[in-house]
Amino acid sequence: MSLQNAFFEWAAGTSAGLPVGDLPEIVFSGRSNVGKSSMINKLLNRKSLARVSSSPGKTATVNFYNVGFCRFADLPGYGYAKVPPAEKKRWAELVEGYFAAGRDIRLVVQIVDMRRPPTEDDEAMLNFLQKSGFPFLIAASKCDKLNATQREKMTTFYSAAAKQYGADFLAFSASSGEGAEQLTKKIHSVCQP
Ligand SMILES: Nc1nc2c(ncn2[C@@H]2O[C@H](COP(=O)(O)OP(=O)(O)OP(=O)(O)O)[C@@H](O)[C@H]2O)c(=O)[nH]1
Ligand SMILES: [Mg+2]
Repeated sequence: MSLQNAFFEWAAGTSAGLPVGDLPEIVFSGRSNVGKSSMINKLLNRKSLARVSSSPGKTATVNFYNVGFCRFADLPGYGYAKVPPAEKKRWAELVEGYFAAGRDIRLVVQIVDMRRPPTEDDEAMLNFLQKSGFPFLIAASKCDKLNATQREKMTTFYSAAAKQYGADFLAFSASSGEGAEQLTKKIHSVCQP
């Protein structure tokens, strides 16, 4: 089961610029540089459909990818200290507007870095998701970067955290593809009419 023939559709820099939500939507949310765009590329079997960068703050707009039966929304990454205040304000307006627009959000993939515990911003986002009632799961990215001991420790940690939020947890690697099949299946199942 894979996701094929996706194409870039639109980039919104303000909430007024958001396209009409006429398809089920899968949202990718997380700290700047955590691997949102890399995850999208892996799921769509594309090397560089979504722009990836080793410097944080690459995605500054909500980028929409049409996957046929659904749409992927790549949110701008939060928590990057060097972003100027005016830009942070624009980001907040954009993301709040995005979640308040009554879109057909079927799943929020909340991405955390598996090498470390959630940041304060991650926790704020998780609390927001829990309160708002959007269906979400926690995906721990870059799992290829952990050795077996770290991996066991962080799996235990994030499984417990996810349970507290009433969400599923999965480990993901855009390098090895681990977790991609599980997530693809989940995306297909939540997009059933
Ligand atoms: N080893 C490894 N590196 C990864 C993985 N996912 C992302 N990266 C690297 O992490 C960096 C950031 O990845 P992006 O996909 O651009 O991150 P992003 O969350 O979209 O970042 P912003 O657009 O700035 O919010 C890049 O150098 C990627 O190659 C992964 O699963 N494993
Ligand atoms: Mg990005």
